[in-house]
Amino acid sequence: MTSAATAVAVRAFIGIGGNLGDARTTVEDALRRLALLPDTTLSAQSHLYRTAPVDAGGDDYVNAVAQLDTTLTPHALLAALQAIELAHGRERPYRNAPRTLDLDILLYGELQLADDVLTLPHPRMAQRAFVLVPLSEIAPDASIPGVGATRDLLVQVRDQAIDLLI
Ligand code: A4P
Ligand code: MG
Repeated sequence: MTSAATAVAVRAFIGIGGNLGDARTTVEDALRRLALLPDTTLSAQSHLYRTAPVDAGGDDYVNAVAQLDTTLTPHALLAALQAIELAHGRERPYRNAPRTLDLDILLYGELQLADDVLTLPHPRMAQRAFVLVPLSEIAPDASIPGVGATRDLLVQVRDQAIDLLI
């Protein structure tokens, strides 16, 4: 008798951001597209937040975090996210340039890796209120492998401007 291997879903968190055009509509559309990814369930989504740019110029950002349960590999997930960015006309003229849509894999289970195209956990997430606040909203007990509990990091980013969008 043969048995088909059943892939176990991994819980991943995606940072969503944009500050060009109608960023709120873009982030809402990105959430809809994340829900349609193959082999993936959108299992939670944060509210949307208006945030001041960090290490970047331009207008305020709209940010959110999505929780996915997925059997996509991390690299397949990254490719799928980049396809959604492209569908929103994402261009990359320079690092941290204003962008219609940025989708980053923040966490992929407990995985830690760094190769030419992917670093996990996202290397800058621990310093950013626009990540930690929406992440804590949907996953208050989250922790960043190699760093620690997100709830302990919030105090360090309390000076970064972030407002709930309702
Ligand atoms: N890459 C490596 N690891 C990852 C990962 N975990 N998730 C690679 C996604 N991509 C990852 O990213 C460049 C390359 O990073 C990708 O091709 C992928 O192979 P990018 O999105 O094309 O370029 P970027 O914007 O210059 O980099 P990144 O990492 O998205 O920038 P940051 O550091 O995330 O900063 N302020 C506010 N308020 N809100 C924001 O959303 N975002 C940034 C972007 C700066 N300031 C901000 C916000
Ligand atoms: Mg990115």
